[in-house]
Amino acid sequence: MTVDPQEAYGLITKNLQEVLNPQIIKNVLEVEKRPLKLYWGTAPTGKPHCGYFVPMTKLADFLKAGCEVTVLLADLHAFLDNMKAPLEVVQYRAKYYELTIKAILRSINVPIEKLKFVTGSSYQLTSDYTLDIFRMANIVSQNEAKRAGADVVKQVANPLLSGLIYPLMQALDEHFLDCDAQFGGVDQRKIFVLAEENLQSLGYKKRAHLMNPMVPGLGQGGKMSASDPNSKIDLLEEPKIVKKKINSAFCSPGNVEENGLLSFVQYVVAPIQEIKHGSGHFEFFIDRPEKFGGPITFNSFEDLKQAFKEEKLSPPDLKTGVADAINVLLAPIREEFANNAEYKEAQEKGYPVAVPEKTKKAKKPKNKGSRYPGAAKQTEQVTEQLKEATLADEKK
Ligand code: STL
Repeated sequence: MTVDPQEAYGLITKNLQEVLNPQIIKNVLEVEKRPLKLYWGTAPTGKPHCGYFVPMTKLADFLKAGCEVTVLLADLHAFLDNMKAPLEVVQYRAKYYELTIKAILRSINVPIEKLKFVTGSSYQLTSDYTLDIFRMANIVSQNEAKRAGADVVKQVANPLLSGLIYPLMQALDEHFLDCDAQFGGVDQRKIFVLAEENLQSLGYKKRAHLMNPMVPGLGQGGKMSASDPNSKIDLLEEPKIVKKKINSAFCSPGNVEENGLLSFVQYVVAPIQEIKHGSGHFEFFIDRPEKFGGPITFNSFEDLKQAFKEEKLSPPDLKTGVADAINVLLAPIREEFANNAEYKEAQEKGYPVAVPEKTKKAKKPKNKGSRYPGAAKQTEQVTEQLKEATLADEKK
């Protein structure tokens, strides 16, 4: 290994919120003197959005530190989490995620030859793995499994059994992927603890856990929500839509606390510049109109934040800078998609566009009056539009 252990440890843990069992990592680097083996898992559910840049900057750090990094495309987890990905499409989504992750890393100049991709179903359907799920089911209580998944598995009114199996499998993945450490967002913490508490009872070793902070989205309260399309930006979003979404982001003058735009600069733009241009490099250009002071470049995130706090920089100008920065980041990904037939096929088959049920214009129903059989039932079924048409007819 070319990177010295202290430097490697520094890179591996840079910008993290929390590390569980750091001594496991230090022992590998300093005593065993070999590359750290770690994995990051992602479940191929909806399309990956701009938030994906955040774990990618950490994968870059791990690779730079000489680690052996595996990306787990957890296809069966995507299925087990309330069928967010149906089995028929999940393999295409896994491909879509793989190609997206590779495109992001390439776009920020990260060498990916050493990065390994593994699909969950390639080993999770073996008899060894199945038997281990059963062994684990005999040592973990229903309550523990339920609590472990609380921040990760979608919470619904009538929870399915799959939500209890999900955390057990994630713990077992650490053994089957033969890693020293697992990396994830701090939302994975309870599952990480479940793994630490139980793997040894199965005769497997305890792993270290590395956790990224959760990065706020663009909505008010910093939430990225599936139901609010403006709170998330797709990695293949058109530049105009990026502008539109950024313009609708919550951003109040002088408020640097609840500000998804500043968070994006801090957690995405700044680390990517360090990857591309070396540590300490920060350059954030805003094409500000002349009447508001003209174009301006900030050379540290703190300066940018301070200017916004003192209201020397207005929300519309910050939005211009962030939208332009996002478009610079997305351009190479969009280009890769446009030039890669496999990528396009993965999108078409992984995310088939639902054919709208009613493509025809709503037909006015014949006015049969309200005394024929089935009249009441039909009234329940018709759309608002049809109801209005019927009412209009009746008034005639
Ligand atoms: C998501 C979103 C996300 C992370 C994950 C899932 C993680 C899934 C996973 C599954 C199995 C593992 C490890 C991680 O072994 O940000 O929907």
